[in-house]
Amino acid sequence: MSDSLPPNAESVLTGRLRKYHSNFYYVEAGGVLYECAIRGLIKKEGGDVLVGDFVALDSVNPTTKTARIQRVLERKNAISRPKLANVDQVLVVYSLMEPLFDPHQMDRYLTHIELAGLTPALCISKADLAATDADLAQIRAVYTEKLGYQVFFTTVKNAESLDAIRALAQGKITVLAGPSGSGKSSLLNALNADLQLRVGEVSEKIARGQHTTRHVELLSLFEDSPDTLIADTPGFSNLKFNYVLPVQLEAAFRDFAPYRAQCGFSDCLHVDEEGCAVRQNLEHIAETRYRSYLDLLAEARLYKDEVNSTSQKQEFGYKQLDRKGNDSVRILRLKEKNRDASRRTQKQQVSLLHAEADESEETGGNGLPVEDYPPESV
Ligand SMILES: Nc1nc2c(ncn2[C@@H]2O[C@H](COP(=O)(O)OP(=O)(O)O)[C@@H](O)[C@H]2O)c(=O)[nH]1
Ligand SMILES: [Mg+2]
Ligand SMILES: [Zn+2]
Repeated sequence: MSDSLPPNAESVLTGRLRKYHSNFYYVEAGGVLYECAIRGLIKKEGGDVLVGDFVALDSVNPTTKTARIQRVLERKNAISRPKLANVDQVLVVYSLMEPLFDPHQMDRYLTHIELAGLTPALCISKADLAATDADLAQIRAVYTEKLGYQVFFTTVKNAESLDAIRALAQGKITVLAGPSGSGKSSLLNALNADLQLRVGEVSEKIARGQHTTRHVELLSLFEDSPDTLIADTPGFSNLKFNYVLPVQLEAAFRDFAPYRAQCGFSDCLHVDEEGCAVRQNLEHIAETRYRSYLDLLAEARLYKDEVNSTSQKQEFGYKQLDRKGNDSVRILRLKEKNRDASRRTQKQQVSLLHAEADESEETGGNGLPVEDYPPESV
């Protein structure tokens, strides 16, 4: 295929990329799914087409339902896991039981989503399983009243409980997040029985173990609403905070915002600083939230250490060129030793700050291995 546009090839259609499979791009335009190749120049220019992108098509053939992506239209945002463009919202699906609701895990999801500049909503699933009114009230008190998020209690056993999710999804691109087994696939099936997604399987885990590219597809939730789309691949499954600096973290804690301006220091991290208004107002902030903050702050500090030591290493590596010999190597080793020591101290300090240390760091708490993959927004 030629890279230059044929003289009279006009883009006759615009559509949305719904999935990528075996080198073909599947673009929905005017209710038809076109199997598309891509104009070579897009890749040559370093461009990328993401599922969710609006694209202009040329060489449209309505009979064979084939076309060519001529260019990618401007996107409003993009996330890296799954790779998706133009995301409107993230719905965190977390069950009340099986697996048991864990506010710290929930906060990890919410923080990643906020840091990516997206809006989270909460779907508390399996509401049919025994939970006390007090449990429900507690969740409402923290996430609705203090944080102002939309919180929906759902069960696939009661169709009415899903109405609010239908309304939320309407006309938007929604990404699901949440631990394996929380009922994401079941929820989608209950919203649209035609989807027939597999339930109760750990397919995500297997896919990751094999390092396969995770298949991303935007599913149409309602037949009569082409703009209501939902990603089948759960987003934000990496729960590590190895991309955010300590000072950047509080941006995700909207419950700190009312007090933050009164902190004595502009770079206050709300731990032990003098005149910290956040700490002075802890009775207005949910205990679980502040503890989640401290956990994440500890990880952000490790990341900061990492960044610092990497830049030091580079410095030493450079010096090694003109110094040569064992000396510089020894200095490097010493540096690493120091770094490990300072890490340990930080960990100890942080665990002193809260009664229960989070022992689930390595697995992200949901049994899934954690990978180095920041959910960056572009
Ligand atoms: N009791 C109850 N079980 C549910 C509900 N939704 C899902 N489940 C069960 O939870 C398990 C995991 O569901 P699945 O949809 O595969 O979770 P996913 O890993 O998040 O996609 C399955 O055994 C489902 O039958 C619900 O509303 N109530
Ligand atoms: Mg699933
Ligand atoms: Zn403070």
